Amino acid sequence: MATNKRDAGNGGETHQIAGDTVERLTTNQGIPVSDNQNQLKAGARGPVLLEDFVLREKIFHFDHERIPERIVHARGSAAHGYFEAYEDLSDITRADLFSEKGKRTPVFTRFSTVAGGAGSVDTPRDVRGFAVKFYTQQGNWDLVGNNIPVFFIQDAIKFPDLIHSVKMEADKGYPQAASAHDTFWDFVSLMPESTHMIMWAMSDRTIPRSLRTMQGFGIHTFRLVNAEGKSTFVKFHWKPKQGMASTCWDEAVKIAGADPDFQRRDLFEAIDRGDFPEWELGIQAFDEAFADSLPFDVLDPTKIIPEELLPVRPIGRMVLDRYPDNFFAETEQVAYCPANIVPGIDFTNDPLLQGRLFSYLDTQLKRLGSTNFHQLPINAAKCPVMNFQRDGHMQMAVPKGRANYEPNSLDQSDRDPEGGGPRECPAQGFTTFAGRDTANEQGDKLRIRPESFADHYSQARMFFRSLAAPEQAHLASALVFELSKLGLEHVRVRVMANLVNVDPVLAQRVADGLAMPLPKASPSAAPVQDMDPSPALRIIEGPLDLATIDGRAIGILIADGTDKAALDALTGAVKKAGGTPVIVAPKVGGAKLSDGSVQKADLQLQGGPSVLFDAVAILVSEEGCAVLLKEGAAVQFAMDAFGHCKAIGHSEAAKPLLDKAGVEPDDGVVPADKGFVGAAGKRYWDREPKVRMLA
Ligand code: HDE
Repeated sequence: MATNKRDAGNGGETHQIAGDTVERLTTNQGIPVSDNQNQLKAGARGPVLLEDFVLREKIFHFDHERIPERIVHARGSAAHGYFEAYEDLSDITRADLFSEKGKRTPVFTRFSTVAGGAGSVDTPRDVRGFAVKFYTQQGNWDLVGNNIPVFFIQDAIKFPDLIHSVKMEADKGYPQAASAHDTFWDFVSLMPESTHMIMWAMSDRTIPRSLRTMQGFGIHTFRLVNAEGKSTFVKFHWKPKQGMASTCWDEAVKIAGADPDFQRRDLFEAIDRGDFPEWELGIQAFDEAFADSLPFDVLDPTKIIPEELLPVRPIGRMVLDRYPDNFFAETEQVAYCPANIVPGIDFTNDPLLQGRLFSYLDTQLKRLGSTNFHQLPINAAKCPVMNFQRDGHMQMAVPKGRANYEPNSLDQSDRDPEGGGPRECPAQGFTTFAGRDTANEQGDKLRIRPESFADHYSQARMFFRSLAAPEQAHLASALVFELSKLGLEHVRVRVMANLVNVDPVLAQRVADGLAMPLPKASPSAAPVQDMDPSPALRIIEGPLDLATIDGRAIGILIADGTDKAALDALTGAVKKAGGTPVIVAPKVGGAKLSDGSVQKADLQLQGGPSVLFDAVAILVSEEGCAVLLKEGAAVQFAMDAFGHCKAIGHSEAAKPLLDKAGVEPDDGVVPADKGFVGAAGKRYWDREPKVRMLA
């Protein structure tokens, strides 16, 4: 690893000389720098001299610090960790990382938004990338997925169109990181295959509370291949041990202002306090006969296999336990590529996957500037890399010997210390699965979609009907919000015509929310089926709705006069349940408690709104409450917590503040010392119709 001691590539010298107490500052050539404060001038008030190589080198390097950001997924946060296999899977794959129970493989995982630039906020309504690099002993395997199991398009050729439409509009240069504009909805409404993904994109999945509370998916159907060459189809799933949790839209919008780095900070802080986020990796494994029995095509990336039809089998866990040392060197320079695959795993003919196999290598050359980007520490395999590729920009390795071609007959007697170099290994090497994905894989060269990809609505309908009632209301309201931002009336109408195919009730709710007549259904290429709902698709009341404060942040608002014993009891109880108490007070220096002691605040009230927490408690005395009644931020603190359906614990004396904030009694509004910790693990969605109009 390169360090600031410049010990990489220069023989381990650290430029520390005997007797020095600090390391010496040097130029990039290793020349000690005598003065880092003043540039070289001809006289104290004279001109700056061009010969000041220390100045010129420093500015030259600075001028070139930025590299092109990713065209998609530019905004991301990442962490190191490991994958641990639950069992030996050699019956279905020869992949080394699944070869024995308990085997650990290092990983680097990057989460991202899709549409915004690198400096955009963490909480737009957007799909999240979920990319994992496994540094296996057989080379790097990149599982480059999303937090949603389907995609907008079926063919890679439509990807540039999709991304152009969702990014800021070409003429105006806005909106940043938002799909609520004409060009996106124009495009997707003309692409009925995107309808299923639109349902997911408008659901609570695209406004996750934390990166730690999201699922991940490989999306495409892949293959596992065992030592005998037998192939099994698989879909990959990541399930968060932390459970799933999302925000509501009003909350996500306010978080964007309160803390644009909300999710990056959350990931850092969780790892920093030793609360390492964990996901279980699972597979849906199936054979050709099962694939043929389904009413859709497993090569179509706009379709899922419901878990009720084919359960997810857990095969290991991923723990993220180390935040990167350097954001640029690691998170920015990591280069994922779906084509990075190891023996025992293989692709299918999914046309979107096949297009991706080209794109990522190509984009890394543009972004990182050299074909040698694989040598960067974050991208380098942790097993030997040996071949005859040579040279290129930024070659960091120093290959020895004459053998840079193969076959060769060089050996040690030929005065070549390295011999003839590495040789191919037919037995252990990667071999492509020789079979076919479908019976009619070969045919005429045609630009065509198969008939089996034609049903764009049945699974969209299934998704909507599988959600819990509050989630359905959020989805319908998200559509109303997005469509109300459009300037083009005909696009709105076309989206609704597609929605009629999904579910006439949903379409009517959206039409009512927009105060528009419901158009006739758009033509559908295939009859729309009523599939059984899949409760596993729910967040609310779903299998990963954990009702816990473990790993969650509880904001505790205090002021002068707060009861010391009550505060200690509450913070103790929150910690005991695995939560993090965060003290918020009008002044960051703290508040004077009932016993005269001063309690420091973690956040000042203006900078600590309740949107930053999973649940809140307002622990104030009569004196403190009287002060807070005159502070808009305190009233907003309670109002937003209530409006975002969070549990509110309170002292008796806090009631006037709750009244002023419009907080009405319900199961989630409880005395701080009576059951608050138990109540704080969930949201009170029943409350929502009291606080906002939902579609
Ligand atoms: Fe990507 N995608 N993508 N994508 N994608 C990139 O590669 C692309 C697709 C995904 O944290 C780019 O290194 C094409 C599906 C993630 O660094 C680029 C198509 C899925 C990340 C690219 C797709 C993804 C990317 C931009 C259609 C979910 C971020 C920068 C065929 C399974 C990885 C880069 C990270 C990044 C191309 C579709 C996920 C341009 C052409 C489907 C998580 O190569």
